[in-house]
Amino acid sequence: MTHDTPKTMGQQFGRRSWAEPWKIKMVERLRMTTREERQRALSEAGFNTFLLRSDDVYIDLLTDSGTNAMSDEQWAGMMLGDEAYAGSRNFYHLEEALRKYYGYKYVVPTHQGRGAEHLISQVAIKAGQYVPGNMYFTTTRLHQELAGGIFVDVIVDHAHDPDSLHPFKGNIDVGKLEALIKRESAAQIAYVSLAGTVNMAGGQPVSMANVKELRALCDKHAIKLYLDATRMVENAFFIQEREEGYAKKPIADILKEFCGYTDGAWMSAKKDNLVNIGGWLAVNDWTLFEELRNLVVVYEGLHTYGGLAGRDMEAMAIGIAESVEDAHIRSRIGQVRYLGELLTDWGIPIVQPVGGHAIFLNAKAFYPQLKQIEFPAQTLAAELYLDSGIRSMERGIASAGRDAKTGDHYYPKLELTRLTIPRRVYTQAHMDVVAESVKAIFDMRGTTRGLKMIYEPKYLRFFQARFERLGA
Ligand code: P71
Repeated sequence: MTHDTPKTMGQQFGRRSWAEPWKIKMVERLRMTTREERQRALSEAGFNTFLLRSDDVYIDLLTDSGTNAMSDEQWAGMMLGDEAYAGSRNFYHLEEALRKYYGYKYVVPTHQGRGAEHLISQVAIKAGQYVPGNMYFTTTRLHQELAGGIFVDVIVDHAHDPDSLHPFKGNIDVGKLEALIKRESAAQIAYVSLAGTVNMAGGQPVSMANVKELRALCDKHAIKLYLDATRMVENAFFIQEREEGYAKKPIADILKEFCGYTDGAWMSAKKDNLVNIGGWLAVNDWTLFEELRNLVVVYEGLHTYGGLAGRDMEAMAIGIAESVEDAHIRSRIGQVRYLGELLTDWGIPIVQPVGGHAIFLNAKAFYPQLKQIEFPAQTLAAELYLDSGIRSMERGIASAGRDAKTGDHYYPKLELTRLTIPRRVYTQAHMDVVAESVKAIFDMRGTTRGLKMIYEPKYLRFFQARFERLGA
């Protein structure tokens, strides 16, 4: 199907500009801090950006999760919340939106993504089974492990190489998956865990050809294929841009086609779906749905609210429709790319190609003098905050945690600091500030010292770990 996608004025004239398809109605003031204030805040936070107060942050690029700006229509929808305990009208709106845009039959709302991950992991994994996936994500893998599953990374090798320009670095290596099935037998595979754009690889997409191939392989062995749809709309954009035959297809059609090759999906609606809180699970199989719908009442709430208020579900239903508009997603990714191009032009090492939701600074290349156990990515996040009050997130050895069996640190190939761009929140001028600050700390990289971890909690340690400057 061809269709005239809405274009910015610049694009209509064949120019590169990606301007936003909205204007600003309400603003939120930002607080500027002095270097002394930031020094104090950082040391109180144990050099962990998760432990900073947001009042001490100028530009907050910690995450794109729940940090999006809602539209006037979403806010209007909030006033239409039906806060009935059971059968809220807003649940049916959400269900309708999910059926229309993602195409799954049955829907279970959850309070956020990890609520959905918990339910699907508990229902679909038997202890000792393998869960192959395209690179780990922290909460996803933890829930799979808590359910007794063994996560196996079957992503293409390109994903582990920050400089590889492969257009679909999120793809599953079908050979690796087949080898696992052969070695362990199909019955030992709980399901294939496929994420649409791979967060930890740099927001890298999966191709339509890859999901088709996976569908065929899963059918052959009677294995289920479930999708982490958290940033699947962004993935659809890359298919439209890079995959033959999709240039003229609307994002909404690409999204639905892709989901159609999978048996179900879980979602952190705090990303693509343009809300501040929410998640969902959606499947096509009635029996599985019944189990999930039963379990949700134990952990989240009744199956027509799943831990959310009616108004949250309404905002989500509206956000879903807005998120699949071509002009929206083009400007969203256009902004991320703008920042990436500035940094690339200045010779700063970042994961290439620039992905959907963030710029990932390659901390290993930034600080070659630091060993991985001196936490280069955590160090970089601290330096950036000190320079300009910009908050970023470590995605390296601290995030990777420890091997549950041996207790050793995982040493991930990628040691990255993520500059994550919230949707519809910051301007191009803010991106310039960020680029200049990264350049400033890059220029003084030779004298930067690393960190030592002095407190390490048991689960998802990166959230609450504390660090000290080495040799201070
Ligand atoms: C992100 C987050 C939020 C987060 C989670 C853990 C550590 C630090 C920050 C959340 C995701 C995600 C994917 C692909 C599931 C979740 C969990 N991402 N899948 O990137 O990216 O969703 O946060 O709503 O529970 O900052 P949840």
